[in-house]
Amino acid sequence: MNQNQQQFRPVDADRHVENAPADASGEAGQDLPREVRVGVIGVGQMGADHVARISARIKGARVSAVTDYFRDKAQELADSVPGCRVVATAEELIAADDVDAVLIASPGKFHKDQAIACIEARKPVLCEKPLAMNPQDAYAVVEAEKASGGRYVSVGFMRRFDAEYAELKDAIDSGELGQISVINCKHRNATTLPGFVDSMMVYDSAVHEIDAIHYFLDEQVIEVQAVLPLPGPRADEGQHDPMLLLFRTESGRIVTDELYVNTDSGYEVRTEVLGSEGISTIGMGITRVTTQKAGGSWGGAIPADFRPRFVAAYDAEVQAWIAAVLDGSNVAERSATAWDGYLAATTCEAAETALTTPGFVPVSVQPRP
Ligand code: ISE
Repeated sequence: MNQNQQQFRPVDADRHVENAPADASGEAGQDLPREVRVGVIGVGQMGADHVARISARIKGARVSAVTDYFRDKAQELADSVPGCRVVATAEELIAADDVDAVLIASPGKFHKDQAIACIEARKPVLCEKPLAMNPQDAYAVVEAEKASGGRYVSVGFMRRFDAEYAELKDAIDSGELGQISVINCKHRNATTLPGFVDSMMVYDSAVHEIDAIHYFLDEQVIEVQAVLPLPGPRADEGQHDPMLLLFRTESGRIVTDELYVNTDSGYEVRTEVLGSEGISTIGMGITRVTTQKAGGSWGGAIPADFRPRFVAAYDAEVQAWIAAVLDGSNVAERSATAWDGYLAATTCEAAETALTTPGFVPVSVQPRP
């Protein structure tokens, strides 16, 4: 049984933090801190969110350093966090003595070099997705980690820590749903920033469903097809929004991903698993639905974006990471690894090619080092 086949176990971060042995040592022999001093690279939307999360809700950790291209922004944030300082560059932050672990939330094109620098410094790193902008770069991270002889890299696919995802994963793994033939995914954003071109719909948005395929089914995607309907009225010039991606896995299952990133409505992520013994759907926001009998209608709140929808998943992901750093394993059991980040990159690359290529495009995966 490999990591992805293990049954869901609730994050038990408190236990890890309280039980972290004072004299524990990490895989590379370094002393483990009882409080993890986290350095955050990039304090845009996601990075600032993580700084706030670690400062307010995560046990066993504090933010000790931040860095950003926009130094004023980093300074403003650091001023609001006791004991946090601004450093000039990512390299300096990774090397800093007062940084035990690194959270990368910089733009994706910097992730590969920053993740490798963390590995070389023997510091655990939680890298926001994507791990890299192409499979070759993601593979370089996998190889660097292998060469280090340790485990350092977690990739921020936070949906793996979402309670509904975990329930669905359990239902699949336990056999309750029988044989799975098809999974239908829907990914809807209210709006995107100008310049969110088709390839970003793949690398930024669909990448979550791509990781979910590996997470739920524990098998690789072998080919991808894109089907491009009439663009919606709010699509940018040249953008194919909505977009439909079809994935075929090694065993012949089909996963559909319907992306619509300018709905002008709210954030919705749904997954429907078609099994021989049951059809299971998550992401309906069922807990929020209210019925209005008098009006003969029903409805509920739709979160505005992914932050409120996945806030608990982000919290659980970061808490599990900190617990893993404290107990010396560095990568939480349920977290996406560098290899998962590489697999996602291979499928994204094929999906990008599929946008301009008729039919299915094969996914090429190198052997695992
Ligand atoms: C964004 O980067 C995310 O990660 C969100 O989860 C996704 O829904 C959105 O489309 C992306 O741009």
